Amino acid sequence: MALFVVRHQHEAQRCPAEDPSLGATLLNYLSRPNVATHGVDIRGEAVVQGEHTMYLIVEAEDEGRIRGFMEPFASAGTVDVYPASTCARVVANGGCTSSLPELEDTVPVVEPEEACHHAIEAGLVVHRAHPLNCETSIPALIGGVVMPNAHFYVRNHFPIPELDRSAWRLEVGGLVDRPLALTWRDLQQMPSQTLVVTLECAGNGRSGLAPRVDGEQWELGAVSTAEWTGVPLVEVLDRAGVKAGATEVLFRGADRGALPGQPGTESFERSLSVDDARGSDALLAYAMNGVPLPVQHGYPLRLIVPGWYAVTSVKWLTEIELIDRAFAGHFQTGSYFYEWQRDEQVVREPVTLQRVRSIITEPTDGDELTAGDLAVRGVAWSGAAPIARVEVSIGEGPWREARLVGDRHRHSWQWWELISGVEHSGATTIRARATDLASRTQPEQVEWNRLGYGNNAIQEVAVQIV
Ligand SMILES: Nc1nc2c(c(=O)[nH]1)N[C@H]1C(S)=C(S)[C@@H](COP(=O)(O)O)O[C@H]1N2
Ligand SMILES: [Mo]
Repeated sequence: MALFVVRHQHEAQRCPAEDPSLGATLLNYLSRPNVATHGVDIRGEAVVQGEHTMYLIVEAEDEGRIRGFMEPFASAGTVDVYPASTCARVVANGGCTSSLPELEDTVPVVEPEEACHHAIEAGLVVHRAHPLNCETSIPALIGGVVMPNAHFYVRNHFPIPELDRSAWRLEVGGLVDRPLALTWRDLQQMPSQTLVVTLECAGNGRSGLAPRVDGEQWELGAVSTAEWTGVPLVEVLDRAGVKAGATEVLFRGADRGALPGQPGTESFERSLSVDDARGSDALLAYAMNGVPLPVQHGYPLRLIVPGWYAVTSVKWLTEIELIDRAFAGHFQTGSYFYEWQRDEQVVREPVTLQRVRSIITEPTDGDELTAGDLAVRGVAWSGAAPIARVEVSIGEGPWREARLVGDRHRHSWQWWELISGVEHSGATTIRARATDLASRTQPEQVEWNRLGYGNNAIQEVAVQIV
């Protein structure tokens, strides 16, 4: 079906709506059952008041059907039919006049417009329509520990591959004793584990850096938590038998695309050292919050590496390869590292564990609150260790310890709250600072780094007390 905008105009002295019986005929003609007999679907209709002009947004196989349907209108005035698209499609294609270059057709991909529509409907904040990148809206964080799947942030580098689970295999090869090609069913029959894990994009909070850094301008919603179910990575490594010389485990996703300034296309790939792969509670997850992984989150299988920035949690996983070299692919060494300029020297360090951070979910920026009891709530997490404490400061007031509430999971964010009183009215700021059991605490400001990762500076929420 294609989308069209239709315009009908008639002369003021021939307005059919003025005649009660002609008007009724018109309404019946526009009724759902009648419209359907013409192979047309009306998505919206409106008349511009006083202008004798009607607009319809319609779907139909082709323009011919619309012309047929509009015949009575054509004899009463004029009819114009315009091929149209949704905003999501136009943005996903790069503008009103451009169309994206066709992708190499090796993997079928999800229609960008459709993926984008779902995200918008779920209330996600879209940063880029194609490939789809969107963050969780902070107020949506209020509630339980896990984020409903539709509200979970999405970070993609390439179009979303649409994989057929029955044809899909997880290949395990390279330096192993027994190369494997596991089916979905094979994985279902292996020992399973369920973990509540917080994923955070290393670029979360990037928009807070000054000077501005290129890349997705994430606010604080490139983080979410889910309950993941799957097979522990060690089970699969042991079944394949890792050879003595192997040093790294390489994970390959089915998504691919062009990289700036490079010919051809590349897959999304990341590696972990064999020790990290074994020691990190990593999971090969096939379910998210109790249902099969949604397509945008890696269906049918993704890696989940608890505590690490989520770039390493490869989605749409199709291959695991044991290698005896330091993997140097684009997403390993061409991005996702901290880079600082220190004493005339460029210092680089890979992005690994999530830095300690807290987010204030309540109140939100710009809220008007009445003096009296004030509840400040939020979540806090750290990749290195569980949260030890969260402190809150209101106005210029001292840091006061919040109460940690709810379940505590090793790899998940932790809810906290502080109920206190505010008497003075006017503009006030609220700040929250988390510290983990490894004594890491949030800084007032992070050291600026060229690619804008790991901005865990203390968040400030500005409110009005009335
Ligand atoms: N195959 C593949 N895996 C991927 C990515 C990707 O683009 N392709 N993005 C990574 C990054 S940077 C992040 S932050 C997380 C986002 O996971 P989500 O979209 O499920 O929130 O997936 C990671 N895994
Ligand atoms: Mo990310």
